[in-house]
Amino acid sequence: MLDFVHYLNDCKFILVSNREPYEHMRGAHGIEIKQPPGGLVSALDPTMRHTHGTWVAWGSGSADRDVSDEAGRVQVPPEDPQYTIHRVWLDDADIEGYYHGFSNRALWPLCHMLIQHFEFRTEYWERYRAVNLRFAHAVADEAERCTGRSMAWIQDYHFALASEFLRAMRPSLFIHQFWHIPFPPPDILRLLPTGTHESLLRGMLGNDLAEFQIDRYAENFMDCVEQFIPEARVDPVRQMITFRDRVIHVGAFAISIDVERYEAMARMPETVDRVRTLRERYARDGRQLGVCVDRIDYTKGIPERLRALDTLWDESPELRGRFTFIFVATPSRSNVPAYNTLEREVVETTIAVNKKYGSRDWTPIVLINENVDADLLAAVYRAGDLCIVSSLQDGMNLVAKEFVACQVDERGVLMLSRFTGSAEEIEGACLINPFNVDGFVSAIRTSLDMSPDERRRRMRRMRRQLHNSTIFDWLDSILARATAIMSQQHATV
Ligand code: GDG
Repeated sequence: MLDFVHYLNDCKFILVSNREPYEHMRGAHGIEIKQPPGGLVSALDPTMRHTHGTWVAWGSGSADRDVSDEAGRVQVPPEDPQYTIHRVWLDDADIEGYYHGFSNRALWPLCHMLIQHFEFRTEYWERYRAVNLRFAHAVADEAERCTGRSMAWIQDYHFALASEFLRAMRPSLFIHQFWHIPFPPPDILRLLPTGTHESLLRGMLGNDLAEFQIDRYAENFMDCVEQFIPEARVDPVRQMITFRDRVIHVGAFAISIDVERYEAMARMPETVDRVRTLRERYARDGRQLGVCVDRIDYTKGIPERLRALDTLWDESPELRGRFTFIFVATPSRSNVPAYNTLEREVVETTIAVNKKYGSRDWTPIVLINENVDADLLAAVYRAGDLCIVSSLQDGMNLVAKEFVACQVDERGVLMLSRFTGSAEEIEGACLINPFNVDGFVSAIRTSLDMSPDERRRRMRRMRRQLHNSTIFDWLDSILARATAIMSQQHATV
């Protein structure tokens, strides 16, 4: 792993995210600690341990208050305290308005340009503002606690307004923000009520550096600023914006995964056993196994994928019994009605497809409709001859990278929607347009027919590329850029 600590020499590191890295939960045997799965926590937890920084996050665990002090602070990891979590408390109305409301019902669909799901309520917006202000206070409080310099790094679309609030409280604090999802073009952003989209952009201009996954989202952001904030001057070539006598840098930094961790999981003896079992069951005698893993979310193109599979088995009866599909579909955001409807649709369509083409000894789609352990995912990825990622829009998409990392036998084909950030980075995938069902079906056929040599050649290329672009490289490039800007600012003061 790369060493990031040198970037943060004598500088206090304050990380801000909606989810916390450790949740204290009331369990049957007293207080239990839960660490949420996901790339961000596994990459940033070691960094926080080394830098002894502070992680500001929503205190969502049922026993979080019991173990935190009056300011909401607690030391973690519990067995060997190295850094602080500063918990921000949210009540039910905050969670409904800030999180389920403005974040997930307004910004999420808008940024993914799926405007049929866009829902704006004044109450959502007001709660979002109030919670962003509360987070800004928590960060300012942390910056206050140290005498030297501090750097605040804000994660994602839950906090579009926090940087501007924080800038007003601590003008010389270095603030940057990583936006994990797409950033929409002006014609989409302006669907927010007049005044709201301008406030959102001004909020983000509180940063010293605004980070996006790929250049296109960075360009969309600059186009929006150019169009809606007349007093800002945008230099798209140098990726700089001048606003209120400050310079805001803009950049693209593609997020990735802990490649070695996934590869190690794929090579574990238990995984090898699981892969053997899966292939004996589904991929014996030249049969093939397709896989995919998704949170059930309308951005992921799940109905489009099911429609393509239905059409494939309809038009190519010779593939019935010869091609099986394992679909890990993890329930998510069940408080938002659109997600419940989608989950029902996924289950019902799968049952219908299985009834239409299945037989006594063959089930076309094996649906795993629950959260599964990461090591089972690694086995599914390694066992696959084909992985389909069919997002309608996706900031990056880590499933594609996890599949490549776990393909240690280099037998699988990655079919990747060209509307993912990953598609602009990964070379060697078979690109698809999920809206074009005939093109999609024919791409599945081409992938199934691809020779072992061609598969190996493509997979090897993708694996080489992935090894040079891990989550640690992502972190390294962001911190290098942020600290370079920080020193430039000091030199010009
Ligand atoms: C956002 C952006 C961007 C899924 N089911 C299970 C499970 N997962 C894990 C996968 C993968 C992660 O969830 C999903 O990551 P994605 O990148 O595909 O998508 P989002 O959740 O929408 O993430 C996205 C990302 O942020 C990072 O910036 O790439 O564009 O939308 O890691 O493996 N993990 C386990 N069990 C499951 O059942 N353990």
